[in-house]
Amino acid sequence: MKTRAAVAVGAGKPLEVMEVDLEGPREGEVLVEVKATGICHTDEFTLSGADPEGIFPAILGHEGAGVVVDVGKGVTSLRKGDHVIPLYTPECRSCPSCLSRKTNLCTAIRATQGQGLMPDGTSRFSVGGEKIHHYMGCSTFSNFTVLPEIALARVNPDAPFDKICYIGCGVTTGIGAVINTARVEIGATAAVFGLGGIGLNVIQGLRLAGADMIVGVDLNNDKKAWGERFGMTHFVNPSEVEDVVAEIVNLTRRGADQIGGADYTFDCTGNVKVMRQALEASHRGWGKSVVIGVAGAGQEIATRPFQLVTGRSWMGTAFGGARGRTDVPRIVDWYMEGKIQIDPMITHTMPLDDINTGFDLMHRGESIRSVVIY
Ligand code: NAD
Ligand code: AHE
Ligand code: ZN
Repeated sequence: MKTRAAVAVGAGKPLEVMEVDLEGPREGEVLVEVKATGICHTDEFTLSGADPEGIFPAILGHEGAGVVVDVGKGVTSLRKGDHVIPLYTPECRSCPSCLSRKTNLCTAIRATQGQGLMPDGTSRFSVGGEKIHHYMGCSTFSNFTVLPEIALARVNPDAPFDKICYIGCGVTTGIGAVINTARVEIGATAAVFGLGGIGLNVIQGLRLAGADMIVGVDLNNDKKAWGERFGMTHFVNPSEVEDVVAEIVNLTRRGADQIGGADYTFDCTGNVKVMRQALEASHRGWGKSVVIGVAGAGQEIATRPFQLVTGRSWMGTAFGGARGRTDVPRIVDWYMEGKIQIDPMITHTMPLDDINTGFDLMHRGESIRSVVIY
């Protein structure tokens, strides 16, 4: 069949919207009509050329929602008409990682996914006979896409596609980092570095978890009002203070010994210098610092080992530690029950033809989330 898609033709080049050939689903695969897709900073990261796994030409996009239109041989858990969210972290429930119960990082199809291919090592997308690569196993910047059955979560059919697509990455990553990865407790203090589409969801997760003090950190002062809307209690602009770490340590001094530092810190920038600040702003003895941001090829993190010797833990999270087929339908239900907010964070919507505007808005720091509606 034919589908309209925004193709990433090369690093740093605008996406090109064109008609693409799409082969139907093979065994264990599902054809999905994508109804809406968010634009995440990770799409921009790959498009920029900074992603060591970036391959061109490819169809990017990994934050979608849509409807099953066809299923391949052997597919048992989904049928035509089901509403689904694509999962860049699948959940096969039978690989050693899934069975370990220690991680959400299913390994069933990770190798081919990283090569921009379906699990059988081929692509379903082409133009004029030339292969176009898949991306993060999702390729939601195409109106129709093919995914493995294990990479789709079936969700409440009453939920609006143009909102729940955000659960396909940003919402789940932010809230999950708090609940699944850091396991924040009631009364905790926290600092969130980077108040974009991910950081605001970390803040929303911290409020859900019952954190007392939530310090937001961003270079853009417009993000202060955004953070406060979702539960942030204090704001620091690193460019307006001498030392952002000292500032957070001062703000979080508690107890008889007055040792400061947040119980939990989160990097939502992808900047390795910020990752270090986040670690060092966490509390001596028990602080946990969670890396969420994705850093470009060649970037490395550094700190004095003494920061770890004195009891801080440096950890990271992908997709907020969520097991997609199990957890994503629940998060959609939380949204439908009014437990979490999504609508105000979707600041811009656009048709596929204007997808590059979504990237421009992100570059200018004017959007929280842009959503393409097909
Ligand atoms: P975004 O562009 O919406 O937000 C980034 C925010 O960081 C902006 O508000 C920006 O002003 C701020 N910022 C930039 N440099 C800063 C600095 N030095 N100090 C403080 N603030 C700074 O991006 P997003 O969509 O929220 O994504 C954030 C990061 O998370 C990206 O690196 C993205 O690739 C990554 N990400 C990771 C996962 C995961 O599973 N680990 C999932 C989604 C996104
Ligand atoms: N390909 C990059 C890493 C990119 C990355 O870390 N991706 C996150 C999701 S970001 C979503 O917006 C992730 O899930 N990582 C785990 C995985 O298996 O990819 C690189 O550095 O090579
Ligand atoms: Zn993402």
